[in-house]
Amino acid sequence: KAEVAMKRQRVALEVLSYHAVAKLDDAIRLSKCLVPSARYLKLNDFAFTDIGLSDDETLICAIKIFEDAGAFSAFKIDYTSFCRWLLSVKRNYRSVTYHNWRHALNVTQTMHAMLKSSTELRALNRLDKMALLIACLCHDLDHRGTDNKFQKLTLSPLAQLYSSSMLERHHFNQCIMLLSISGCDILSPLTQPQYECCIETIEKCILATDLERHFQVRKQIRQIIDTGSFDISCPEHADILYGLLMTAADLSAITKPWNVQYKTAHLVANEFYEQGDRERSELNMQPEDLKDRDKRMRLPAMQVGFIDFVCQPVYTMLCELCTGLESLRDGCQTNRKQWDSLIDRS
Ligand code: 5BB
Ligand code: ZN
Repeated sequence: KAEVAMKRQRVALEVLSYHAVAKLDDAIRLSKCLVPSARYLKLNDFAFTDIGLSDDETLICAIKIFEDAGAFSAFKIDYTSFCRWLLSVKRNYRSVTYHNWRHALNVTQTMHAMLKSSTELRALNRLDKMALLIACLCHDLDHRGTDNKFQKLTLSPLAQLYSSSMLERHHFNQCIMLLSISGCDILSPLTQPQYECCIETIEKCILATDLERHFQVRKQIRQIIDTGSFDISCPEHADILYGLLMTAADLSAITKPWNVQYKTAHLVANEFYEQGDRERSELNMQPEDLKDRDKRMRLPAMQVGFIDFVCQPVYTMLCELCTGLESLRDGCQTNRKQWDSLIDRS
């Protein structure tokens, strides 16, 4: 009887995963593509953007980042399985305005550039770097273009399942689902202890992308910096640093050259407005200003507020913990000046 139940469960997973998983043929096709140098792809550059890249080129960028992290050499991940996992990750992002596959790639690239640019981060162990990159690529899987508040208000299935960080718990769950499907199980070459450690880090890192959690821990980070007690070899401090790296990568659109920041801010704004429209039509609510398209002339002022109260503290603290990341902080400050000059003070 137990055997029958287990077989049923396995078949059920196979049936369900059929829709989540990319075709093997597509993975084989991708695995045959030529991968240019990191330099040619501008992967070590904080000014990297997906704008102008084809979908195939975005996939090649992701492959190169993981190759550089030792996925195929040190970790012996099978190249075709990796390509199938990657295509499956992409497939499990929805075509929403901002929280889509391209956002995931940009976040992963910023993480890669930070890990390469900072002496302190270059010294991290390979497994943690791999976990951080996987967490970035998967951190918004199956995002619906609406926030946690909207899940609560609509009593969405995610809100029925979880009481806090609903989306982030779902993104992690999706991540684990993909990693456990045969053919996409890129972590199968790891030993059991390595695997467990990697998954634990991925979970902490994806949950850390809930800004509400960041607001809770940022007082602690300030305190650690001000008391000069930061010690990367202390596990609690490493968790805090990894969480901050995730937030810094997630918000890194705010650090990009002005033309890129300008375009991306409008993608963010449009996704917010689309939620605001649904709050009006489905919930009979008056959306808050940032989700109200009638208040769109307030966008520059809101970006300045976002930079002052959220982003600037993130990049300032990051620069106090790690060297080599100053251009993120400075890019953010440059964009603040640009948004400030667009505020209508008439
Ligand atoms: C940020 C915290 N949030 C819970 C409420 C809104 N604020 S905010 O007032 O600082 C704000 C942030 C207001 C407007 C914003 O965008 C208008 C286009 C933003 C903003 N947020 N701007 C950005 O460029 C980016 Br990137 C972001 C982050 C968007 C994803 C955050 C999703 C978390 C949902 C809780
Ligand atoms: Zn994100």
